[in-house]
Amino acid sequence: MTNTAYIALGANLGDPAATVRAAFGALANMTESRVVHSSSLYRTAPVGITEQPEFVNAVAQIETGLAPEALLDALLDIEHRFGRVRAERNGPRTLDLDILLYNDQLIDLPRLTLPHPRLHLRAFVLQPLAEIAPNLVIPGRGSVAAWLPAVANQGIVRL
Ligand code: PH2
Ligand code: MG
Ligand code: MG
Repeated sequence: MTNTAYIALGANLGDPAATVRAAFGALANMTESRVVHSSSLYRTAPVGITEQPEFVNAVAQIETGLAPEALLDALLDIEHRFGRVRAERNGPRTLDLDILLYNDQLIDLPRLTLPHPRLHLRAFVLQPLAEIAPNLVIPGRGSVAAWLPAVANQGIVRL
């Protein structure tokens, strides 16, 4: 379990807060993995398609023996178990689990780009990330803390 990864959790259908809390447990139960830090939950205004319910977002730091694509598969399996149905891109979802960072690896595969290409533009990721890893550096982009002021206008409330 020597790899450190950061996972973004998001939900805006059903009972999003309960789903995100339960999803932390599902992350902890993944094979060869444990949750090291979990952020608070945040209520956040939808980014992109704004005509959809507010989200609950959070971030987890995990340690894992899973390689990046195996981790992605494990996350998709959890999403599926929580009732995720793939409909409109960026539309409402019961649970979204995105890999933000995997060690300091740069990955560019059809199904996985790391660091997550939009993580530094989204308060719903940066704020919970700053809570659990204030000194974290996004490879190629600089520190999480340095990006925070740029997203200060995005609606986000700690629950
Ligand atoms: N996820 C998206 C698109 N927009 N907005 C918020 N507030 N939270 C999300 O998790 C989110 C979003 C696509 O994954
Ligand atoms: Mg997402
Ligand atoms: Mg996703």
